[in-house]
Amino acid sequence: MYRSQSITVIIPCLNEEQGIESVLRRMPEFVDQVIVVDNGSTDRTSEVAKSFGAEVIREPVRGYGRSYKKGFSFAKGDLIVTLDGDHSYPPDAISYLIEAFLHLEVDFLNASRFPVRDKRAMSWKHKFGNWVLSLAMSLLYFQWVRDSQSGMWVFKRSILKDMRLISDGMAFSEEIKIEALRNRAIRFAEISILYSSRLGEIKLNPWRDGFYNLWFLVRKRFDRG
Ligand SMILES: Nc1nc2c(ncn2[C@@H]2O[C@H](COP(=O)(O)OP(=O)(O)O)[C@@H](O)[C@H]2O)c(=O)[nH]1
Ligand SMILES: [Mg+2]
Repeated sequence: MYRSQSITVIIPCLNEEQGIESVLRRMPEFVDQVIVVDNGSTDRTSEVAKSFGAEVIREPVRGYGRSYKKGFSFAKGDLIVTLDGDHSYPPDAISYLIEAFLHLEVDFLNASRFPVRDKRAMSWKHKFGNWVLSLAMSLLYFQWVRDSQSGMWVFKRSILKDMRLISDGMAFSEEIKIEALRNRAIRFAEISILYSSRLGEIKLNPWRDGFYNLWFLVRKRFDRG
């Protein structure tokens, strides 16, 4: 519990035995439920997560979005907090983010990785790709979004019922923000966190996922009214 809100943290993982250990070691005490969604990892991700007391849920069908949707169906908290299992997003920032979330009286808070302060955290190519994707989202949806691809969010679990989440892949990250932005009843805000370099191997395919995500943004924009 944090200020009388119960907290569920959800972490999608595909072969993150190294990262997930560091993330769970730093998980704050006030978190009520930690869900690790394992998508057929071939390493010790599940064992490590269980040893730290996390609830491990298996999703047989591959995909970042798919895993989140599965995780949401097991979440019990008033607030859901998400982050990667690679230790690139700071678990120490969870209390700071919840404080900001409550103070700003929003329903969805996006943790922006920008400006990136750790030089090793993101290559120029990724920075450029992220800039293009965030600019595209800002222009298409008429609201300035600094980091459309961030994987760390805090939101009220109750808003999920008003979201139409279709993507099973990496585009899920932008889709959930679009669903928040588009709905007038959902108040959206964004604040910066410290992003650092991941442990273990990257799962993102920058060219494939980057272009697909751009296409997804455009398609979703003109998909319905
Ligand atoms: N469950 C699951 N997790 C995934 C999948 N692909 C990536 N992930 C996890 O999603 C997070 C984001 O992937 P990552 O490689 O860090 O991409 P980046 O942060 O966008 O560079 C990491 O925790 C990955 O382990 C997947 O197919 N299934
Ligand atoms: Mg990552």
